[in-house]
Amino acid sequence: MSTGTEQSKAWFERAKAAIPGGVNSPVRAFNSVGGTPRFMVRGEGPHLWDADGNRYVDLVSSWGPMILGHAHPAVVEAARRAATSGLSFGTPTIGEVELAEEIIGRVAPVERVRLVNSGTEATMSAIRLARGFTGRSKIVKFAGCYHGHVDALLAQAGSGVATLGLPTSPGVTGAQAADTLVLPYNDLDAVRKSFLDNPGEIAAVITEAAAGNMGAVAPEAGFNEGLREIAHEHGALLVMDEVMTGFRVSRAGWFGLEGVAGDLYTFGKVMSGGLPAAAFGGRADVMAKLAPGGPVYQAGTLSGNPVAVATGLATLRAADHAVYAALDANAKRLGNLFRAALGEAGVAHHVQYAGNLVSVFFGETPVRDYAGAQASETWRFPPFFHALLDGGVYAPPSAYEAWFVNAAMDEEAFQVIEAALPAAARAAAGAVQ
Ligand code: HOZ
Repeated sequence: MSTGTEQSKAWFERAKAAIPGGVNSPVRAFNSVGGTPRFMVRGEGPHLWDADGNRYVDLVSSWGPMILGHAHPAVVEAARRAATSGLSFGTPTIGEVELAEEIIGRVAPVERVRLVNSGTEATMSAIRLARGFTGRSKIVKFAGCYHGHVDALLAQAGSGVATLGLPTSPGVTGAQAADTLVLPYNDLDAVRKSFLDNPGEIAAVITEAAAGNMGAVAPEAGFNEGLREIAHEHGALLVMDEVMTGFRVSRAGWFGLEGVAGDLYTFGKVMSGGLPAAAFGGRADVMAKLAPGGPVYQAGTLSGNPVAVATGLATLRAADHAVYAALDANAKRLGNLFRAALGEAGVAHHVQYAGNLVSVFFGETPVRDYAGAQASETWRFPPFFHALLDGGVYAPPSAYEAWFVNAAMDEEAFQVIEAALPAAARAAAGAVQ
């Protein structure tokens, strides 16, 4: 339980004098929930500890990567061994070949893969490649989906853009946004119309394989398949963004659950084991257009960094059937605890899943798109969040982010959550708009 927040407060003040908003990624600043962001100093298994010595059950899991829990011994050892052998070479390495093979071995539609440093870089590169391959300019994206902070993809984006209520971002020029067509999620008619309205102009449809950046909103049955059919009918590519779902919701990510093949994929988070690495990949004929074999340029000094590759490989190799079963079971158990506590407190809500990504939306209506997420009773979230935090549970500090379980969650972790939830549910019930 809380031993105070003096250290976090002091560090936040100091951070604000050095870093814009005091954070290196906006959602961390607690703007939409209020209060002081916790400065974490240690993670182990299902727990985080902050600078004041408070322990939390972590339901963010670094926004996805830490499927094994924090400081997993095999991953830490892989990092140590790799670092001991040198931190960066700027040359090909054996490890990056093994990681590429591991990804290809798990996700059947991925025939070639290139490593980059972040999910943003992966989607930026995939979009450039789709444009280069098709010779077309326009891109279809969905409102509430987030594909990193790529200029062309920030319009009506989820995650921090949704959290801060921004329609797009200053700094993105009209020209950069002009080729982006933003459509409602889970609406195939809108996609069909968009292709008819823009004949021969759309290079690709990019979608989160299952949306997790407006909260967890799974694609309705047939949506991803429909995207693939419509895109192909019109000579465009389907880009599946699996940065959040990849290697988390199953061994083969969302593809492993649904089996709808994209032409290109983006990955990050789990495949890096928590260090900065990401990837994009897909059909061999499309990937062949990349430099040096083809004309579409893409590069990176730290791409395939040996330490990040080693932690990614160690994570994937440790992620066996038991890990995926634990992730699914933990997500289900968390959702059931939400339902029990919120039901008891009389709060209308919907627990939603996208695989083992979890969200709780307040209100009477299930959420199927961004408009629905925005129409939910997001004002109940801040008191819910803070009561959980006071009870030793670290939840995502935004109503628009999914909750990420990990496989290290044990009975004691669930007892902490169960003990914290009644007060959180009462706080949500008593919230005023
Ligand atoms: N955009 C990330 C979650 N969808 C949040 C990243 C962070 O704040 O660390």
